[in-house]
Amino acid sequence: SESDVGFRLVTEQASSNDGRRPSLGVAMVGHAFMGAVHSHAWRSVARFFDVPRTPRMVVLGGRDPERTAQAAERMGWAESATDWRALVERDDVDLVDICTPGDTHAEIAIAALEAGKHVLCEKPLANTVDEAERMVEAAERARQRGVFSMVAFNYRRVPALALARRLVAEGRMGELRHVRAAYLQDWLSDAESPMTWRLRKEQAGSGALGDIGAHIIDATQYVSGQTITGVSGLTETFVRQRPSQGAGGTENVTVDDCAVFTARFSSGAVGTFEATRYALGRKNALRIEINGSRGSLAFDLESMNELWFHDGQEPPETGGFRRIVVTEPTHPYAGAWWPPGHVLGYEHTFTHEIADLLVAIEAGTPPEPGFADGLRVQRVLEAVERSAENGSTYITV
Ligand code: SOE
Repeated sequence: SESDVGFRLVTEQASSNDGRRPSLGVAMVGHAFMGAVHSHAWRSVARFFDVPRTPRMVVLGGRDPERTAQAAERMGWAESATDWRALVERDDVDLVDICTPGDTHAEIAIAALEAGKHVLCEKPLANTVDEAERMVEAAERARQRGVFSMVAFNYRRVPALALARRLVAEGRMGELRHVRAAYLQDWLSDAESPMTWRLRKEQAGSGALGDIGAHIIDATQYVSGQTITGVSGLTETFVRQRPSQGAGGTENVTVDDCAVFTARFSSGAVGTFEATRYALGRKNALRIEINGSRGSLAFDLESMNELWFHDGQEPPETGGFRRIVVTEPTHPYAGAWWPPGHVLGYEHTFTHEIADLLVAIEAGTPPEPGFADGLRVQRVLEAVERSAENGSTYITV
């Protein structure tokens, strides 16, 4: 698949083809963190990847007219609008990119799919399994009409994690036994740091669990090629009230601050997971270690251009974890960017995601991860929450 082989070095060719390629009109809803990084990807994708369609950044949607207009100007969108319903109906829009908090994903995605627009939706897919199921049904109906959808689990497009998946699929790990995953941040460690939408259940669905735990659920399933079949979980909220933003006073935190859980994978591997925003000193440490019968792999997003590999077939004298610098043209995606050895960053993963999305749409094949993958993650999230509420009982997913 495209994501496994990476792309040719296409910088010059991509720009010289620009005028001849058909375009794809894009509307984006939301312009905060995710809106900014998606905009960057829409701007750069056709300059580095030989994509079949050149994105046209038609319109940016947001609630506040002035702030949305400023964001559109800054991030390269031709127009701005405040009514997402009008935006998804526009004839010059072919794809809707949803970068809003989780409570609006289902409504916008379903309306866009029904209007015949392809959809890219931020993760987690929804705030509840019920919403995610409705989104999958809408996506399935749309797919029958050649309209596609993708959920933005961008870390699948970190070259080192795509390489890890390739090594597992090639049998270099043998039979998988342990999957160890953590997503550690520290931006909430200070109890005085103010309230945000990410700490309100009605907007975010859950806390660290859905925001960053969702990433390690998807990434471990992607790398291992297995699905999680059951979990036992524990959640905690360390700081239950935080200063309101601007207005004075305090507001209740209604989500988890951390979630830890154990899991079983479909082929019998066992997993341990930890998601927290209170790991002081850990900034964006998405870590995965896999131990199999033939080898082991280790990855840390804070050193995202490296993959550590221990080949268990080597004699003990020379064995040990080797650091692979994942910047060779033969590594997934790396060849589209700089000469070998020149590292990539967080933003590139979104460009890769959009490149794969454009290729899949043109080929008429469902992009991955699709909404069904998003629903699978949602079921795991819900099972962890239910397990935590029931004294950590084991729940089948
Ligand atoms: C987006 O992919 C995201 O999950 C954010 O929502 C998190 O807050 C971020 O830290 C990791 O990326």
